[in-house]
Amino acid sequence: MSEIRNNWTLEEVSDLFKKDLNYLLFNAHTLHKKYHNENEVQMCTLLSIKTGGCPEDCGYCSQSIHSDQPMEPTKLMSLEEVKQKALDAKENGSMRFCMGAAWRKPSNKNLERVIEMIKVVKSTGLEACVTLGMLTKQQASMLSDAGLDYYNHNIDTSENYYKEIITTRTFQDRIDTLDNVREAGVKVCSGGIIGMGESSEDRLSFLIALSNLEKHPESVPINTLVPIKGTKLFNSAGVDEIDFVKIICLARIMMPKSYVRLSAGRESMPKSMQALCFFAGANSIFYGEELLTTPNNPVEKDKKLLNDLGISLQSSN
Ligand code: SAM
Ligand code: DTB
Ligand code: SF4
Repeated sequence: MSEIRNNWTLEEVSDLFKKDLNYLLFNAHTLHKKYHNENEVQMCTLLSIKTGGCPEDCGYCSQSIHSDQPMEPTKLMSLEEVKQKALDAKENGSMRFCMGAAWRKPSNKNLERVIEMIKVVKSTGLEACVTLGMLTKQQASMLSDAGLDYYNHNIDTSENYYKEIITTRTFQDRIDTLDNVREAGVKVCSGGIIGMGESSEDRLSFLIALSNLEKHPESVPINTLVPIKGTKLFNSAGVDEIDFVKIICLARIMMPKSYVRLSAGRESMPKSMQALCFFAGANSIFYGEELLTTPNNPVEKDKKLLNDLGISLQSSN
């Protein structure tokens, strides 16, 4: 049977998840070595270009106006500031620059400004990624024409659990935007969050939804919930460490060629757990002191971690 599949069933994935950790680590790592250099990790730097004031009600997000402690909204960042941040990221060894905006969907006027930002980022030699909310087909083509490399749009969880987390849009809305991005020829970055009180079956259905897309996302960010005061999910159940490592194993087994990103929440993971995740197939991280509104690992700490593990940065060319 081919290793690159899009016909995974809940039954077989549940059977896989029940296997012992060593079985999963061995199988995931074998596929990882086949399709990737197991000692290279990709670095992506995040920048929030427009923070807060978002009308969506995502239960995990501090930028939603529905949060009990909503953030003071900022204006869209200037082109000069974006350029400086991109140059800093490049200097630090990052290969991709990901810009996030707290919008339900971008207006065409704002999209024009983001397009200028994409061009500036590309001129530094970095890959460009943006995450701006829902897109029409036409907006996706405009981004493609601007030279955008990746569009991030997470499905977050299973279709079933989605309505417990977000009520202002549907799971299908997310899939529609992913289709528009794919059709426009922009690479897809899509993943989600573990630790929002979802069941084990929800976690597996979430991975199945990603891996049964016609084409796997080139990039799959797996976040663990960063609990933020004032958000609905502040007191969520979290995730057991071993279950999380098994999820990374499954992501690698189900999407062998994709980059699996150990994303938000890495700051609170011990070195040993991150090492297991890299063995299991994680090969991308967010690099830089800040995610969007919360702190990430300090750069020096990450440099030391990778050095201790004998892992090098994937170079941008
Ligand atoms: N507004 C755009 C959107 O929702 O697509 C872009 C920015 S949004 C913050 C990007 C992703 O970050 C979300 O889809 C979610 O998966 C992740 N995220 C947001 N807040 C998080 C948190 N507190 N913990 C973990 N991941 C989070
Ligand atoms: C993704 O999957 N994680 C990133 C990025 N895509 C845009 C965002 C993480 C945000 C974590 C919480 C915060 O800093 O606000
Ligand atoms: Fe808005 Fe994105 Fe936050 Fe949801 S995750 S509230 S869409 S910024």
